[in-house]
Amino acid sequence: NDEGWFWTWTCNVMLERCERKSEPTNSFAYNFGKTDPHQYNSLSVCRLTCGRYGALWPKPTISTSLSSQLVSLHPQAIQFQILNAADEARNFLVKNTEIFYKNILAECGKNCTARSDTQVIIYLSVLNSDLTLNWGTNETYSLSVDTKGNLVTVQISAQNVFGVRHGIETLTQLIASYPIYSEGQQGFTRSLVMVAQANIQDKPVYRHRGLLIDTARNYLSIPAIKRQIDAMAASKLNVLHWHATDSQSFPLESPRVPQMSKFGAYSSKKVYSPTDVSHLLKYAKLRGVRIILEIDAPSHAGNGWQWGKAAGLGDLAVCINRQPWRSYCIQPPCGQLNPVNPYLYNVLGELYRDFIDIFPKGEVFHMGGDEVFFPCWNATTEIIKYLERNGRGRATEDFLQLWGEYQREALNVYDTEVGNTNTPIVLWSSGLTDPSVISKYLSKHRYVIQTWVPSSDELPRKLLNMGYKLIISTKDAWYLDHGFWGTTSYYTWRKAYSNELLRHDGVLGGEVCMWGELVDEHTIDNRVWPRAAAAAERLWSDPDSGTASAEARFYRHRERLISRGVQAEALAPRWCYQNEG
Ligand code: CP6
Repeated sequence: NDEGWFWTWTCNVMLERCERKSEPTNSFAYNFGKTDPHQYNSLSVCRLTCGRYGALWPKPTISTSLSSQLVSLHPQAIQFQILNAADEARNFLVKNTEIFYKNILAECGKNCTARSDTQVIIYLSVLNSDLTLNWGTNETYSLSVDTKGNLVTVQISAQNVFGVRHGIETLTQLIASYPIYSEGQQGFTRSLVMVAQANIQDKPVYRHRGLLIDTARNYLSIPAIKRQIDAMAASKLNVLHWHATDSQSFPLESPRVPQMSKFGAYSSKKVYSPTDVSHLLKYAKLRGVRIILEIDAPSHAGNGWQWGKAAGLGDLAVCINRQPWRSYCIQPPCGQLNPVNPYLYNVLGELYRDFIDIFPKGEVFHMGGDEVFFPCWNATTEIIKYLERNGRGRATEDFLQLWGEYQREALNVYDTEVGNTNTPIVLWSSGLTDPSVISKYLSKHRYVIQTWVPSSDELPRKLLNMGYKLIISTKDAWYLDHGFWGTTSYYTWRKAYSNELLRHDGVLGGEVCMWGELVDEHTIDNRVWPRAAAAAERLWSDPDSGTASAEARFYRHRERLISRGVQAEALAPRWCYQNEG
């Protein structure tokens, strides 16, 4: 039983697979430099060919065969040949070959003394040059490595560049570095080896494999966001859900409504300009990651919206900073959009327009919709008067109706700006998505529901039966802001890994959520990683087996993230990792 320990780490690799060395520290590496690379495999944490899936994370789904033979490698003896790709697709692949070199050099480390006995040719081929990344993108790829004498031939082929990108990532994971000790000044250096024979066919089980980041509770710098994207690419996650705004701050610079970030950003520097956003979109796409933007509404909205009053538009949002906050919202500072102010919808339209200008045509938009707190609206004179004027009451159904009307109007404005009515909209599960309410206000053809109920809850099943499509963010396994260590409730990588989603066509996939109240750019890496990668294997491979058989590969993946500059947290005492000094 994986969870049987009080400790959140167990050294399965150590206890079940490996013999603890009996020589003094360093002697292993010292000996290794003089002997055959094979010896290295069985001793260290799944550096390359430890077990059926080698060092691959997530594990391939269709077929995997790896030899235990290795060949030594020098980055300068690797050559890429790109077949069939038209201009833009070719450019995409060229840039990915650069990322490949960067990653293997990082893996080799500072004192890289890679030797080359071999010439490596890597053929990349795509069937079409389409660069659309969405729920319909075919991410299947195949990869083969064949070594004959001094020539290594690698073939990566896929429907499109995103499949090939996955294949290149997998190839990177067939390469590892190892320490070499030489007498004299240099001491330890490292070199590279690659699996000599491989055949892999692979495709994801779920098409939506996401990570939520929250830039409203705490601002995240562009480099910090890019590091999350790098780690996602390493783990084959493909959606960055950008929870950009909340009641605490509004850091998005809107060209049409510049007041939003003027009033709502933490400072004039802690903003994302349209150029920043475009840059991130491009950076992510090149790594197979799409960005879905969320502007949370009508709740979780406050700072930024105050400008309306001074501008003569009345209250665009109500209850901002209102005390005692517990009476008006879930979390301070309060704030909820004012659905009875007609100007609100003009402003939303302008914000949506800005979104449409920057994001790819047809991209999914996330309208939030979580945790609307009726006591706020019910304590707002303007809203009470509106309800009275229209002969309506102030019961729960009345406020649900008001919320439903808000959502209908917001969608209407959105569709007017886009010019069509078929881009998917995502909403959080909420009172409005309750099975007894949802069909009144939200069409199953239009809305995808992101559920965040615990795994025991029946809601996902019920919504699926009603025909809704879902993204699943199981609160008791995939909320990364929750505790990671302890005796009663611990959100370990094992828990994230074991979170099975419902197998149903309507489940597009899932997301792990890094709510930002207690992280910022300085600490986000280790709160997210490598736990998000555990979820990534659940989403890509949906394994039948538990964490015990994944552990060695997972430790290795954590080391991989570290080598790429992601400050992933430690998974166990170093004792469990064996000989990697
Ligand atoms: N912020 C927003 C949050 C949460 C949600 N929305 C949240 C709620 C409960 C828990 C953790 C996070 N911080 N905007 C809910 C989707 Cl336990």
